Amino acid sequence: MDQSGRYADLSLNEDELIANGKHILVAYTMEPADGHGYLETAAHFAAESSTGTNVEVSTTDDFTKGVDALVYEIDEANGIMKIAYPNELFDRNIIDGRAMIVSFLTLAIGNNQGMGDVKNAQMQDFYIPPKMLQLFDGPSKSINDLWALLGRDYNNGGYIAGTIIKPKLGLRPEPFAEAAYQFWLGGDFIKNDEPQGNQVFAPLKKTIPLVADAMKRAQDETGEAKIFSANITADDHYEMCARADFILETFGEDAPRVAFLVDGYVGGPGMVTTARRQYPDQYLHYHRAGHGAVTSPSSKRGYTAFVLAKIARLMGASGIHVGTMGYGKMEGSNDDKIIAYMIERDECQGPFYYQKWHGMKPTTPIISGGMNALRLPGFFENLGHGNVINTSGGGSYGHIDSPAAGAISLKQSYQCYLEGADPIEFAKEHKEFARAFESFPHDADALYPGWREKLGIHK
Ligand code: CAP
Ligand code: MG
Repeated sequence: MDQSGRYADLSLNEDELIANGKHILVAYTMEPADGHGYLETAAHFAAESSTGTNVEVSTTDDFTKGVDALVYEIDEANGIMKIAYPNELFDRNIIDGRAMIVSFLTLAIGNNQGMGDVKNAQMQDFYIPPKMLQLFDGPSKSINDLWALLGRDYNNGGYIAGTIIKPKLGLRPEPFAEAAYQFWLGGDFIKNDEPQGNQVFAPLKKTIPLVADAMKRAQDETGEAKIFSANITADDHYEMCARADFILETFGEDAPRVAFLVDGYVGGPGMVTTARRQYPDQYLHYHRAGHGAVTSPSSKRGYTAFVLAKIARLMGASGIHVGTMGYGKMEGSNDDKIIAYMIERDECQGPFYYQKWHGMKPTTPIISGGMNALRLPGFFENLGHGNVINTSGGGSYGHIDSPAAGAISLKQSYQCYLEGADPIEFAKEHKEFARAFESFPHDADALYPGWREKLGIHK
């Protein structure tokens, strides 16, 4: 049934829709299934994503039609459709009247992902009008708060050198805490790896006290503040809170320097919001493990990593992993820097929409995945700054001298970037950075050909 007569209005003007502020606008790539027309399929997509189904129903009245989602633009040649969703469609909390991401997802990227007449559709961008923006929590803490905790300038504290406790799993409490201590002797920030929690060989209630002690000893030894991003991911709300409460109580006076890590993609908006609302004083670290199932460039469904990052800022993530923009081990390209710009700035042009955040706190780009001191200078050049959290697991624990040397090499890579120095020349004056070349020779060969001769290092 062709529903374009009701669910499409190509006379609508996007600038006017934005000026009126009464709609969330969404841009999708979409391919109809064979035998289905483009506008017809887009209209059915809009129907199923708002007030309709695949047939007319007798219970529809004029009010219903007034909140129809409407296809307002199609570019069939490039497989693009844009849909305007009236603000009224989106569910509001009964406890405080605020909006919720789960409602945005269940409408804008819900049943429409499995319809027989849609071969595939993927959300590429969305625009949130001010009236709706105000209804999302947004971050309670930002990188500025971490800079302050680290004793740096609140507005310009620079690069945060971090790691992930590696191996990903398999360390018992004592070696786990020792790994943390060794990194903290040189670095700023440690996170649990995304699956680390309360494994039977590393009970959280045994591991966390040892990590808290390691933080204290490293702070005493270095005279520097340290941060731990503790994983509180769990299916059950009360389990999450039990973990969070135990961690804060155990860290005691150091609790302000505990961030909470949530595996936000697999856990979903409910879990992220539990952490955001129950623990607003902690930096909320959104790990996106699993996102590649829908955001991979090879995917034509779901939504992009750019969309995920915008959603995470609305939910209140203080920081989210944004990939390594072609410099690390995960999928990505230099152009992914737009993801960082969209979540760290107060306004930014996305792939389809210019989004103003109207003062919503920024979400920190977190850079992780195969990174090390050799790969970072190019990364900083591409991004244009280093005001990020970088977590280099292999890049720290794979440094041939020590995890602390790995951490120092990361900080030195930032210094090399800030000075605009040639990394080879810089290495001649900075031992830990130089030893990163010998630690990661394959990267060194690829990034800095002839490095051995230039640094006087023989196999
Ligand atoms: C990186 C990492 C991160 C992924 C996440 C890992 O470890 O801890 O979880 O990078 O990817 O488990 O692989 P390494 P993204 O530093 O040792 O590579 O940040 O793209 O979501
Ligand atoms: Mg990990």
